[in-house]
Amino acid sequence: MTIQTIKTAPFSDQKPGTSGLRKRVGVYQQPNYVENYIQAIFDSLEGFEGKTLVIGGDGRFYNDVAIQTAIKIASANGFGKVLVGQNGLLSTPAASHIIRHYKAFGGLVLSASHNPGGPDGDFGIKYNVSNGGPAPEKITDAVFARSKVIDSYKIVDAADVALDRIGLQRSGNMVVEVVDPVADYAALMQTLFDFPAIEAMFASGFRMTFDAMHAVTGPYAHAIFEGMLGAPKGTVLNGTPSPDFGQGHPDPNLVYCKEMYDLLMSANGPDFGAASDGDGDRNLIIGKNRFVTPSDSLALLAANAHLAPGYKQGIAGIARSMPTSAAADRVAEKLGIEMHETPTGWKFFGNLLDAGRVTICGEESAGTGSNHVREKDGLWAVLLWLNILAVRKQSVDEIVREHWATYGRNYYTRHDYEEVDAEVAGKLVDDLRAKLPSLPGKVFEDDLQIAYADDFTYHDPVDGSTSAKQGIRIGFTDGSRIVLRLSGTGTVGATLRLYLERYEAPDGRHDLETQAALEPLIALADELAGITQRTGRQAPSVIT
Ligand code: G16
Repeated sequence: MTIQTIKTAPFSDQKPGTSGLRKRVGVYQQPNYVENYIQAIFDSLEGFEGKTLVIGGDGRFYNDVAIQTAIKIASANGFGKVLVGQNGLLSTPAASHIIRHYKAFGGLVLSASHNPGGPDGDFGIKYNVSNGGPAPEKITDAVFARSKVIDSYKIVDAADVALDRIGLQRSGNMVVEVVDPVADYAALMQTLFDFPAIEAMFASGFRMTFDAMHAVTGPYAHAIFEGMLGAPKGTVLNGTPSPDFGQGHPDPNLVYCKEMYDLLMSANGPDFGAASDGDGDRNLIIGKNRFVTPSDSLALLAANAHLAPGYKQGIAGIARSMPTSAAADRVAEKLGIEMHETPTGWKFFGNLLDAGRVTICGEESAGTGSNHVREKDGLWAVLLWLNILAVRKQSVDEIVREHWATYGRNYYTRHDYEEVDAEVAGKLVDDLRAKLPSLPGKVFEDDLQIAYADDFTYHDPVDGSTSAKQGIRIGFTDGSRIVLRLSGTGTVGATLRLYLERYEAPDGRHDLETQAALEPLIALADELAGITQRTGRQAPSVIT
């Protein structure tokens, strides 16, 4: 075995986004692209000599190639051990758990999450730190700076690791342990939730359908729902991970899970439907005749978490990303606990969770999680819902309605304009930002009066760091909000995200159709930002 130092030239586009570096597979397939990026990550870290690195991915196309490369570069750089999921699989929350459980130095998560896979799809690499969470901006900024000047990388001249063989192997001087991707994670879930109560619910005829979308949660869902909890075989659909996700789009939303939605809205549909994305950190929750928005789901889970054994002492606080609706804020207020508003990106929850300031976090982009790991966790959310249903013995619809009757309803929608010309999108945001100081006090149709208008700046209360330009917020005196920002996870052009929210008090009308309820705000957002006129789009690409 020899350690080789290979000369390379930097790439200019290795800037990590909201969640790691996501690019088209073709970009990643360029010679030295993966090598440069992984070396740039290691060059930005200190003190990992002899320590353990966790590596896992969502099974998408190019995972196998990138994992072998990552192992050889880790070995050449002096890591003592790599823990890798069998066949290269680890869901993002499972990777986070394994980093924490085995006190690893950090981990590489190979995924482009909910983006399509396959040779023409997307690929991604994200570095997570020792608390199990995505690297903070301090590190991702350093990685980008390093990637722009890197001129060599180190790699061992060793054979590939047999990723299908559980147990110990070597890559150069480094030990590689191939581990069961499911076992540790499933054991953690058992400590948090009342498995016997959920099992009894399934035994009494409760019906659920879970769509693993040909992605990483398949093996976890088969083992936990059908294996440990006794749900009938066939409860888990599309449960075998495939490199191109069965040619599908592994994004658990109402567009890509339309069939499940229709089933849940039908007379003979099951009681509960759920899905997770490519790497298993997002969730979709649909009860019989009731879709639960991610923002509502966060509020409901926080309000009911004490019903699960892992949270029976109550929760310390809640955090949500800025564009997520304020439904959870009302729960925090009632519980008398801390509430935090952070920028989009799970990495911003890490400090609050580590400091014990919050227990449950969530985002409008279908992510919820808790302090059990430092990533959002799709199956965790499904299990908490099941635990709540098993204890309350009510339907999802009844639970949601009762929640609104107690806290009021935050009507909420997100409109995405995908693959917009990046320059047009950038100018739209800049022009709107320039207008913000003139907006407060202005009154528009339907008595909509602007209370504040700003570009969100986050001050981390734990480490004092500041993150500016995190999205435009226009708030109204009645609690309504328009939020607009550019996505940090797209790979082609720009994705413009428009988030709209309107509050209806506990005794108000809770049965309106969401888009109709938000129509005045949708029209006003277009008037203020000029979306139709500037992008030429007559309608959003995706409405969630
Ligand atoms: C990632 C981040 C989330 C974020 C989402 C959307 O999720 O982890 O925190 O909310 O992207 O981000 P954006 O609006 O910038 O596209 P995932 O599931 O893709 O890893």
